[in-house]
Amino acid sequence: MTVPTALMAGKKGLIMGLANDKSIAWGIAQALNAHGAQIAISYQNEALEKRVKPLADQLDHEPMLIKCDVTDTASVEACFKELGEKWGKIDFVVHAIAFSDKNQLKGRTIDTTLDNFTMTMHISCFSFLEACRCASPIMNEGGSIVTLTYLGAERTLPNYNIMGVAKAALEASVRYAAVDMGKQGVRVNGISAGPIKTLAASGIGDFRKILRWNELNAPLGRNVTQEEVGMSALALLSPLGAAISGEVLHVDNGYHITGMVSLEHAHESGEVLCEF
Ligand code: NAD
Ligand code: 0WE
Repeated sequence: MTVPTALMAGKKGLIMGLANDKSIAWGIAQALNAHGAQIAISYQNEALEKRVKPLADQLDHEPMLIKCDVTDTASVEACFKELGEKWGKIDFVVHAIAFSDKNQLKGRTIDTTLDNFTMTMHISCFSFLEACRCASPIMNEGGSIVTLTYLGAERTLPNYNIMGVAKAALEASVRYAAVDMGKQGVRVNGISAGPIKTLAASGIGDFRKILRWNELNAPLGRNVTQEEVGMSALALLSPLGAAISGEVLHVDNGYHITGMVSLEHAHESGEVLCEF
């Protein structure tokens, strides 16, 4: 089989979760753009609109920009309504949204408040199911949906805390949504990305150490880039992923398969990552 050069020619879809040029969503937007996709971008609020506009201007097809705060069902419904009215049917949706109270991304997970549990699950998990529901009537057969997840869904990682619980629910949601949407020929998958320094990561103390740890222990010996996640998303969103649904694909340079730290690297020069 020959692989067409423009994998997304004639395809239209929505990217949710673009904040700035460091966003994973931007890596995905660029990969889809390079393959001829027509992209709509939703942004959370007016403050982000200013950051998103100059990025949107770099895309080949002028993108639709739609405000969408996922804590407000009416806002999500209005976003997909506008898409349907302007474009008719769409072929893909990218969900790259997560949020939890920064003060609870430390300390004990068992101390999570009900308010933060509810908010974290709403923004980081329910919003994905809601996007699937709203997309359902306007998705073409052969369409594809991708969300972003993290290893903290499967294993405990220090301080990821309630976000890990939300990502576990998100990954289960991928499987249930894949069954629902499979009936209309739409595929639903997750990408479990390795750590990347984005806005959502910049608020995390020790993120530099998390990056270094992954770099030293991943089989490929380096960290993942937005561009690399973009390429994998392109595969899942395009006909290259034709028979893949309900899957969570690790795009982490192989880190998730490891079972023991590399002793060779346990002591970094001048920086103790692990003491024996
Ligand atoms: P980012 O800060 O660039 O993106 C997070 C986005 O979530 C922002 O655009 C923000 O506006 C949006 N968002 C938050 N609350 C929202 C709301 N109420 N309504 C609408 N949008 C809202 O950071 P990122 O790292 O690119 O995150 C994208 C996704 O990738 C998240 O799901 C994150 O969990 C996931 N992820 C990140 C990493 C990493 O290390 N950066 C690794 C694996 C998975
Ligand atoms: O999913 C994420 C980011 C999650 C996140 C980050 C923030 C920081 C700022 C959710 N909500 C907030 N709220 C804020 O106010 N990642 C996979 C990146 C990440 O976040 C971590 C990590 C990693 C990796 C938090 C703790 C430990 C590791």
